[in-house]
Amino acid sequence: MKIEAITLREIRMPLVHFFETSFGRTSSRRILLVTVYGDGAEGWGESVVGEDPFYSSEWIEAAWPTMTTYLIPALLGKQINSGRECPSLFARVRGHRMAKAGLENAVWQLEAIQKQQPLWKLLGGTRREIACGVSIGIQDSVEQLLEKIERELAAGYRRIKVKVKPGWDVNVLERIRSRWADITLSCDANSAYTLDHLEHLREFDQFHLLMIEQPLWNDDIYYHARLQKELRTAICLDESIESARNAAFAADAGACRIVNIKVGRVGGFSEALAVHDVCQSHKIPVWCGGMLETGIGRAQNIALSTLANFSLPGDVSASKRYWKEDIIDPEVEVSAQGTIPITDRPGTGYRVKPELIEKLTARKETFRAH
Ligand code: OSB
Ligand code: MG
Repeated sequence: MKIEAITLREIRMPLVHFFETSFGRTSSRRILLVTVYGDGAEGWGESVVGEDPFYSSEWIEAAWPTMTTYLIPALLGKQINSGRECPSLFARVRGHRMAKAGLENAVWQLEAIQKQQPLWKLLGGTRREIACGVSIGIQDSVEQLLEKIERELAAGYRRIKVKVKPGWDVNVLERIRSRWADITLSCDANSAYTLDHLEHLREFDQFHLLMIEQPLWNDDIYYHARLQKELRTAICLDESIESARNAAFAADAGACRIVNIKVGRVGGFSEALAVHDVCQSHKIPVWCGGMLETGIGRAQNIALSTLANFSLPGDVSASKRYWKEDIIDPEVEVSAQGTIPITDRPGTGYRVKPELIEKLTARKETFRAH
């Protein structure tokens, strides 16, 4: 297929509830969407860059010119057969993985639509339903957090993850465990601790958590390996894993027992599949992380989660937890059993809503091949 045109756009969407992590609070999202046109069809992608360079060094104002100056010219007008060809086209640009993923994933979706195949099959998935968990941010009070957990458990979610940071951790986990002794519970620190907190982090062991996600520095593997030797609780790496090579290093070093795969963080589906395979060969289970995506990114996360080694519930949950109205039809819904069924419809199986997207658009640029 020839890549005939590419549209880049920013849409703005308020969250139904703020989301707070150890690095800050988000109330409204600026979302970067990509549309790739070829052979009479279109594929959509979402770059998970944030509003600020806080989760990673990438952010929307850096992604935009990186895409328009380098990545889009590398793709536009090319005759390609698959999203798998994108990484080599983009290889000259260092980093900017979330920007690359927005484009690559749109190409995968385009390919799936053209082949009239479900994206999950194209990716090599096998699961016919995926298990869902929720990630619950830091709240204004522990009571509010407990209320939220109660609501998500009643909705059927199979794993509760709470955000932690110094001052909002052991005290909070204690309250949760005294109310729900047996739920599958994990926590995510987003790099809020250092090895100076070792004795404090040992206290987490008493809560039999499924995992503690990214306790130490965002770019670290070595010290996580030192920490993992000291803790009974499994460490899960998120920020530190940007490639399959990072995953292999982490596995060899014993830096984690679980890996969170975010397709944007690693640069697109091709690398996400490679991370999945590396982890599988090291017997490290993975799960699909989330970045407060709209339905476009969310539907792609669902497709990825059908791969065999995604054996733990992910942070892939219902549209209505984030948005008053999502930009896809149908919206992502989660069953009372905490699962999302996988359809045989082509592409992601969810249709974008072009009129709504147009209404939400704050800026847009289209590039055409000559
Ligand atoms: O660390 O997993 C994270 C959201 C934004 C940035 C980082 C993270 C998160 C989440 C939310 O935990 C997951 C979701 O519900 O999309
Ligand atoms: Mg995380």
